[in-house]
Amino acid sequence: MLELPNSGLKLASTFFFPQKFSFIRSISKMSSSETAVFGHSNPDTDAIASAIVYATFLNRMGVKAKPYRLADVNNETTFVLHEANVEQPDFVGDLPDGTEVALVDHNESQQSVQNIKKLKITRVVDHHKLGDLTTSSPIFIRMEPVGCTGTILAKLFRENDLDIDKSTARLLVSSILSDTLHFRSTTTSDDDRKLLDYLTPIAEIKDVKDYALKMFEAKSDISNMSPDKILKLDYKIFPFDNEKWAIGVIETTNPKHALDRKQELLDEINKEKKESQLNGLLFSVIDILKETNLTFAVSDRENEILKEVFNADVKDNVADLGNRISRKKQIVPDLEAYLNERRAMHDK
Ligand SMILES: [Mn+2]
Repeated sequence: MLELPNSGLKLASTFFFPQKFSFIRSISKMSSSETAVFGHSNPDTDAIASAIVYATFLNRMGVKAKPYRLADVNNETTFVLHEANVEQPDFVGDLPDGTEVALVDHNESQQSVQNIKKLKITRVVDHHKLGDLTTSSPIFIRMEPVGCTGTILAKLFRENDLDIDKSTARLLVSSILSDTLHFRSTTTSDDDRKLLDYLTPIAEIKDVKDYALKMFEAKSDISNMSPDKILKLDYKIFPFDNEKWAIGVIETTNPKHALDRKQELLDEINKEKKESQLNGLLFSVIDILKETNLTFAVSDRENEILKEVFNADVKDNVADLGNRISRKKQIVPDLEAYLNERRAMHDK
């Protein structure tokens, strides 16, 4: 109730609970444990920044919380953490059964810690499609179809009259720029634009365009990375109805770095497909500046599907997906609909 989005409702809660903060404190006393806050595996900047910022938010609201990361941070995130003068969160693999957790920037078991189904999810803040997870008790959920989780977190701070410090503002600005590719992605909403304008002065970033470019250049440096690391940079598994697919993405200001390593990457895709028993694996090289998508796929079936679903030109295991630069909005929904339709035809 205290985190409701609408300011009218917030006023109502203040009215009914005039001693709002002592009320929250008494809730936190009831739970002895600390809430573990984390974003998805193969974390991007939004996953890491949101975990840090949401843990800060919860602590400010009197709920003890600590951020974690599920894997190494990427080069863009390293740059962002340095700019925000924040340490990276501690790594966590599995958590003890029953641990209270808050999920940010994801809500699907496949993208979470291994034993997520044995943990006690108490909160979710996310901007992805609703996934498979369920809970045994009521929880706080805040999901909105905006460009990044950071945007929703900025709203939570403002709705609860919490001031945002410079470091937090830098993390939030970076989340917005990273997930929306500085408003190039179709996932961008008006709220992302408005909150970026609001946060930039607090973050003391003078030239946002220049800052975004520096982030993207940091992300584009893959010179010292093994092919498996490149494939998993931003990699998500999608358990569609009867098929398990994975889609990896590399967002870069210089696609040549990845295209030059095509053969190693195709070998790695083959290996990963077998090891993880995937029906399909796509790896998209997204040119952030030109807004184009070249997608690697190893099998004839995947390439046929890319042709049919996206009307793509496919040559030597590389499909030209045009300007589809958002996996969330421009790849997954059409692919899932196509696979479901085929299954339905097959079942008849
Ligand atoms: Mn995100």
